[in-house]
Amino acid sequence: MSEHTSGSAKTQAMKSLQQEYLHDLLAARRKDAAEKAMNAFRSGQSIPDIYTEVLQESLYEVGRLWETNQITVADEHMGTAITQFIMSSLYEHLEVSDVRRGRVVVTGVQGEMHQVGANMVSDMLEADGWRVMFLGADVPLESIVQSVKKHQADLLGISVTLYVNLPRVVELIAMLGRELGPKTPRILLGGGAFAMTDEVPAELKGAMVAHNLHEAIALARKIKR
Ligand code: B12
Repeated sequence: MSEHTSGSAKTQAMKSLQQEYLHDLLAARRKDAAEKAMNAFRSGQSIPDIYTEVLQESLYEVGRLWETNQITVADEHMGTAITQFIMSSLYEHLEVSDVRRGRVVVTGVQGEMHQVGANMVSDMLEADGWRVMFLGADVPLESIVQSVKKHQADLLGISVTLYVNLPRVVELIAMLGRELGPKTPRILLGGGAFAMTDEVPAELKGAMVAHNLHEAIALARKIKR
């Protein structure tokens, strides 16, 4: 089999897996969904590929079904809960690099409830050698500043799904500037709010924006400590 053929066979296999996995998710078959994800891992698929091509794609589809009233909010909550359960199982198998890259706080600002993407990025940064403090979502701005100070973070990753939360990110960065001055960590932004655009408010121009897990790792590696 040529490299090209085996690449597209892999893509096709992951697409089929994603469809079957999504069926399990919507049918509340948590064990079956978990087994599919674990089998993919055992047969050589990487955790970032399973995260994005299977888990993330399925949640995006859950979002589309929910938006068009084909499933209920309860179905969506269940899909998210099953996803988070499966991520914890995969996390146990995460191989962590020996390289010491620095300290990163990853969070969602107050008002932002979406936390699965930030969780995925946290896991991948940890695997890449970062000491990760993942705060979850909906964290008050003052607490994020305290956490950055306490952990002497070199990098702050902020997950934003809803555009309406961007002003809070601007406020957070202003607070950090007042509290930490030149010791303010580099800022790495990501999440649904940046999926279609690189446009960020003028106040966020110095921040880096990642559109996927690979970009997140590459940009984080670039910062000077
Ligand atoms: C699950 C979900 C929820 C759950 C979240 C629970 C939880 N614990 O996370 C709950 C029920 C709380 C929720 C609520 C709402 N939601 Co919602 N939700 C979703 C859903 C279905 C999945 C989100 C998800 O986990 N995606 C999978 C992750 C892995 O993808 P991701 O976030 O894009 O992350 C990747 C990248 O973006 C990036 N990334 C993400 N974060 C970061 C951070 C850094 C630092 C970096 C570098 C990279 C990075 O890397 C990740 C991995 O590749 C989406 C559908 C969708 N398209 O995403 C809707 C969706 C995001 N929600 C939506 C809406 C409208 C809402 C509500 C307003 C609904 C309502 N009327 O109440 C509320 C708002 C709540 C709030 N204030 O935040 C819309 C948003 C539309 C928009 N653009 O504004 C969507 C797109 C659904 C839709 N199609 O309409 N939601």
